[in-house]
Amino acid sequence: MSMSNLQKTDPAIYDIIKAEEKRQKEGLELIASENYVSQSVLEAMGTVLTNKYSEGYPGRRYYGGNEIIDQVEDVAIDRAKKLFGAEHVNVQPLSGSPANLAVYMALLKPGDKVLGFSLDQGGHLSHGHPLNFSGLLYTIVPYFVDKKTERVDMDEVEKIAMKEKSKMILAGFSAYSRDFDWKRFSEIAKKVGAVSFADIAHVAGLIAGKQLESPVPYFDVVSTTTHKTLRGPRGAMIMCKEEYAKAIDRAVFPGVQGGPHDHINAAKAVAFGEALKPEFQEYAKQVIKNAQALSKSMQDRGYRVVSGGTDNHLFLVDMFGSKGITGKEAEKALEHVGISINKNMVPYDPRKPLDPSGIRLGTPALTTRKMVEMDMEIVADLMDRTLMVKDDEEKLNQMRNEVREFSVKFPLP
Ligand code: DSN
Repeated sequence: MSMSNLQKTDPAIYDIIKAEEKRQKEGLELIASENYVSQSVLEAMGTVLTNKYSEGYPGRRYYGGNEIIDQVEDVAIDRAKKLFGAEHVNVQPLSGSPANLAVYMALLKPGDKVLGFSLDQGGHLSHGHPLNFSGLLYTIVPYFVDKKTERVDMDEVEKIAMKEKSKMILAGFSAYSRDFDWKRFSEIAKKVGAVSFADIAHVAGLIAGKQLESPVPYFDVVSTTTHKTLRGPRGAMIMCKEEYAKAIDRAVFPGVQGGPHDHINAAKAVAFGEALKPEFQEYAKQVIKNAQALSKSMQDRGYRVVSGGTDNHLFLVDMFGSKGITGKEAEKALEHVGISINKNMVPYDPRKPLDPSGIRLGTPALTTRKMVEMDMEIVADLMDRTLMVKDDEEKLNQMRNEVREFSVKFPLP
């Protein structure tokens, strides 16, 4: 994208952006929640749409001059409905946590009980972290993975739900490699009279790409970010059954937000348009194949993968359990050579969140760069050899060169 004006008027920021572009080109991005958007998505974001205020919804705005903005939002809504088969869509949430805050506000009163996936086993901050609005304002009852299988045990979820009779059941995750049984979750919610809420932020692209089952037909409300596997701009949206539409819209605006970011909503529409194309299904399929190949390559090298594998785009490696290296040490060494990953708790982790036993690896970004299964073997080899020399600066610098040479063969979109 041309940045000739920025280069002239603000070379300091221009240089920072160029440096980040270089970092992205020369490194390997394995953070499961990250991806590279298309040039079209980037272009839509950098437009005059950012100049407009448009509180309200299409046809019902508080400021004048929104006849064009209405078209953008309508296209984004129509494409999202088509992509997920949703009855109602609100595309205004600025990001995942504000979207989830709006869902809580729409469906609950402060203090109400919510069943959510335990944070240290794969849940998300907005699913009940004690310092997050969710944990501060609501009574969170966690469900866990089974110690042996490291998978969510649905009979146990049902048992807890029956006992606790929570007002809402939240199904969703940010660090779990197995497919969720959406249907069973919604059946349990119905049985206990709870509203069902799915947060599909991590797997939305795999669902849109028809590789994983969708909760949309079963759940009352579904939220997702629009970046991650969906490969759109940073942002979010909420889908729901018609009966919750009014409450959700009111909670987003004026409940949680003021004016939507219309340039971002245009980019969401572009990304949804891309995801509706058959190529996106191929992309989603390859993301999963790559994650499975990478998980196998790591296991072949003696790393323990939580639950033994993956059904989606990510998996957790128990670094400390299998190699005696902490997640923090692994993250630091890999960062040194240009491989981005994040430290992560593993289920029933004996270590602390800031220096946990595990790391989380994901393949959405590498797959966008057109890597396939055989490339995952090379990625695993680069990671393994880096971790073996993690305390040797000179050898790490050599690994840095190898990572760079390999990465630049796969251009960014
Ligand atoms: N921070 C995101 C992730 O990495 O999973 C979730 O919001």
